[in-house]
Amino acid sequence: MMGQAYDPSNVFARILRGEIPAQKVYESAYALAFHDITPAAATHVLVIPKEAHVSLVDFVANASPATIQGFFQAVTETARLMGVEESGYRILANHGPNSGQEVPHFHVHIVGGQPLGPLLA
Ligand code: DGP
Repeated sequence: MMGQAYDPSNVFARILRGEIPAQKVYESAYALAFHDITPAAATHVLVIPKEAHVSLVDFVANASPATIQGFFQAVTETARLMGVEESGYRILANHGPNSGQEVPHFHVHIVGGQPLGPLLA
């Protein structure tokens, strides 16, 4: 099934190109991590692949195994750097209309730094 076409003018593509600033936390060959502009928890960081993929489904369908592994290693490394590995954290990725995904470049939210409560509260 064809996914939504990638829009290279989306805000995360612009952050990757250095056209707009972001408060960076971690960067590797595969991923960039930066603070969410509207944090929903004491710790709220976004991790995005450097490759252009609209959503989780596109990423898993089209990225190489090495890229997928490198991306999720960046997620765990970012959580470690943010100091939430021991206290615990949640990762979340939105896909499709019901999710309310705002930015059409695949990203994982890392939230933590406080007790998080029920998932859909
Ligand atoms: P989602 O709903 O999963 O697409 O979440 C998109 C997140 O991106 C949302 O929590 C706010 C954040 N965001 C949107 N624009 C910017 C931006 O320009 N800079 C940063 N750092 N975060 C942004």
